[in-house]
Amino acid sequence: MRYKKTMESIKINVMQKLLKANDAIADEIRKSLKKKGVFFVNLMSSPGSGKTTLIEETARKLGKKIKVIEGDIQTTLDAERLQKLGVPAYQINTGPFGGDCHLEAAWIKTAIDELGMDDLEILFVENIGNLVCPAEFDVGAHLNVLLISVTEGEDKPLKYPLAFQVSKLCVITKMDLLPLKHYSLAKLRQNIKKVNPACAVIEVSAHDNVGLESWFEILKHKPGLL
Ligand SMILES: Nc1nc2c(ncn2[C@@H]2O[C@H](COP(=O)(O)OP(=O)(O)O)[C@@H](O)[C@H]2O)c(=O)[nH]1
Ligand SMILES: [Mg+2]
Repeated sequence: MRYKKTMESIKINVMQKLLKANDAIADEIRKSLKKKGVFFVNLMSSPGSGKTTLIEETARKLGKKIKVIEGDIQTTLDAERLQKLGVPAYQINTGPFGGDCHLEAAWIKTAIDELGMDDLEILFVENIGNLVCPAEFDVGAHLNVLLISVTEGEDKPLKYPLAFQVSKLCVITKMDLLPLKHYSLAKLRQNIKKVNPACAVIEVSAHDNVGLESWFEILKHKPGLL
């Protein structure tokens, strides 16, 4: 029992040190991008909520200079989607290194060095798809954004509160799929408010071009940078 307790406290200690080191690099990234005037946005969500699609529509319609760091366990599919649109994209795959389900600031720093940050207005990170681990690791973004599609259920803010709490903006995606049976948008909004009363919420459909203007306005306003 005592042995188990000691192992637990060693694990906690190591984790705390890791997170502290991560936070220091994240702060460095935030400051250096601010100096360059680059707005850094971290997109988090479950797999399939529409992160890549939203970046694609942003690249097509916003008219800003964009680069993207893509996080996935395997494949370069998302980076390829963006490169097809002429958007420089750097893919990080965690699969060969144990399959981590989040991105860390040190890896973002390497990706930033590879991509180059001159002549750039917005840097997106598309974090690895899940509502748990990405919330624990600061990547140095000026704005954390949580996407949740209308097919994921209203209860997710209550089940995965940290992801909603570290985000200043929540984007409800796939609004074109409403009305759904057994789903209440009002309930989802209530639950987001319960876990993070300060979180701004917008509703979009990337497919039907709904709500994208609100998204673009936020990107133009650069909250967290200016
Ligand atoms: N109906 C609908 N489907 C969408 C929308 N945005 C994305 N999708 C679809 O959802 C699936 C996953 O999208 P993707 O952008 O790859 O999600 P990601 O895993 O979060 O990057 C794809 O089949 C998209 O076409 C939307 O606004 N409406
Ligand atoms: Mg994607």
